[in-house]
Amino acid sequence: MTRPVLVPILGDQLSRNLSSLEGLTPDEAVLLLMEVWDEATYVKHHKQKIVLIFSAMRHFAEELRADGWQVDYIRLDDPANTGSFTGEVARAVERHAPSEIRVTEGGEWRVAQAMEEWAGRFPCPVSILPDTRFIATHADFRAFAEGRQHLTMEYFYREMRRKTGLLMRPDGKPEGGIWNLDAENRQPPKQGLKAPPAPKFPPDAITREVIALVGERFADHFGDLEPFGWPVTRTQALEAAEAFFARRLELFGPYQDAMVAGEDDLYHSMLSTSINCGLLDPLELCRAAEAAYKEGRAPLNSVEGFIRQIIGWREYVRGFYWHTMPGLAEANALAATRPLPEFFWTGATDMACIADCIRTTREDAHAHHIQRLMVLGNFCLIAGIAPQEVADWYLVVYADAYEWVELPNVAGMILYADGGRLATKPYAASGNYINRMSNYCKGCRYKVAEKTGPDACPFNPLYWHFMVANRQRLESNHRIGRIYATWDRMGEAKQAEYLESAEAFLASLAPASRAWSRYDA
Ligand code: FAD
Ligand code: DLZ
Ligand code: SF4
Repeated sequence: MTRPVLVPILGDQLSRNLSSLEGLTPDEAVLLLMEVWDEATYVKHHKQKIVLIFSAMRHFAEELRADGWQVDYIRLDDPANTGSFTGEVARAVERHAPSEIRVTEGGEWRVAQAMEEWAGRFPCPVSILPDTRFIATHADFRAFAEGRQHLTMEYFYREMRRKTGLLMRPDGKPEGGIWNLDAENRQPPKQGLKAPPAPKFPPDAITREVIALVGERFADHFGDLEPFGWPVTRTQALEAAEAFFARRLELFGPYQDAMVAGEDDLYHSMLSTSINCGLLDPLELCRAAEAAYKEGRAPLNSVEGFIRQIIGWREYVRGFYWHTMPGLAEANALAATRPLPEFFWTGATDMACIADCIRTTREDAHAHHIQRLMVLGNFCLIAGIAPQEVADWYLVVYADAYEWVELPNVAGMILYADGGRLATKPYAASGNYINRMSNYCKGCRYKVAEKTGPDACPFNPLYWHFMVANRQRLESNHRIGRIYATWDRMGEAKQAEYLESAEAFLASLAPASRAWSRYDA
């Protein structure tokens, strides 16, 4: 081989459709995959997330080799491993003397910054290419955002529908005559609601070896290591997608917001881990969902809802991330400073809803959207938890978490820390919402119908405590401001009861030990 092109492939780029591979043939390139300590520990990721990434990387490397590619694979326990992407690219440059380094842009700000420095550091040209697995380019999002104060997802989503043609009629109108069927997708769970199970993939020899490595090297990280059942190859991920389309898509829409104790994923797809690390292509999933609608296998509200999550929310938060970084990581518009309570790590709380969401998070490195948003997120919002602590927690605990998708959801969607650029109002809710959309309250030691006092559902006084603390900022918001009339009518004695109950509850919270923090050595 003449001097090869060196193609670093990161752990969330496990796809043959990478821009960095386009036009290359196996005889021209060396593909570099690196297990590095820095990536595995910049936050103390859930053990299953590390297993997922390392195992998927090792399987992908095997598949590439079988197709004739020259793969340079650096294992975590390689004694010469420098522990960082830049250090490993430097060693690979020495080994292969490449004519060029060609890489698809990093998904996270931190990694993209490091890549920018490669050009001045290595004795060959460095090409950083756009990540074409996303539908919207950075320029598309900039054009959308220009001149807008509120970056409302809905308008961005319509642009993505037009760009992809998904669920569009030939006359340029949306299928069914309506863009967004969310109003049909809010059914509470009916008694005994149970979804068909999602496939689990028993660990093969490669995954078992990684499980042993993670058990040994990352024992102090959060979460259960086993049982591990995430898809780690494209074949498995496609099987998981097929199963979703066949068994769950039909009722995905109606029960999208429902929660049932012990029923961890209901009708959700469980595909985010595979999409985000590259095993599945977002557009192929949307086309498969659209086909299910056209062939009469799933109703429009479910299919539109699924497609909206992907070409709407997923694309939107990625654009939002790059548009607002690095400021977004520091944003704290509501000046929230309370430390994250210890029970976020242990699950030891009497709040049945929170305990169940943290249990599934610990067991599976997953919780579904409404658990992340309306239980855990809502709690963090109305308890005034510091955004950076919340963001670290979400980045640690979910197997699908990468900063580009986690941070806009945390700082923008749940905490309003961005001052309302992403969401038009904070998603603050009392226990009523959780009671309507779940069966959690029936099994809780707190009483959702009680508004104040030691037995009252903590969400009830916390809701008013939050609203009162942020009155100046929120009163002029036309979507939420009118609620202050209710507060003002309540009378001083009731108001004092609410505030005292909230304060007493907040005072009882033990802060998390620093052992989990990203800033801990
Ligand atoms: P489904 O409900 O089946 O949805 C289908 C797909 O739509 C998902 O796989 C995902 O790719 C996409 N999607 C849905 N909602 C969102 C959203 N709000 N933002 C981006 N994509 C979305 N998702 C992540 O992939 N990584 C994260 O780190 C992450 N952090 C979150 C943090 C908070 C505070 C909140 C409220 C949401 C977060 N989400 C995140 C979004 C969402 O909760 C997960 O994508 C979803 O739960 C994954 O499960 P699923 O594949 O079964 O999703
Ligand atoms: C999440 C993760 C982990 C735990 N480990 C690695 C790794 O060792 N090597 C790697 O290439 N990628 C890893 N990743 C995913 C990266 O963090 C991700 O590719 C970057 O954050 C860019 O989004
Ligand atoms: Fe959660 Fe309150 Fe219901 Fe208990 S009563 S499950 S704390 S919403």
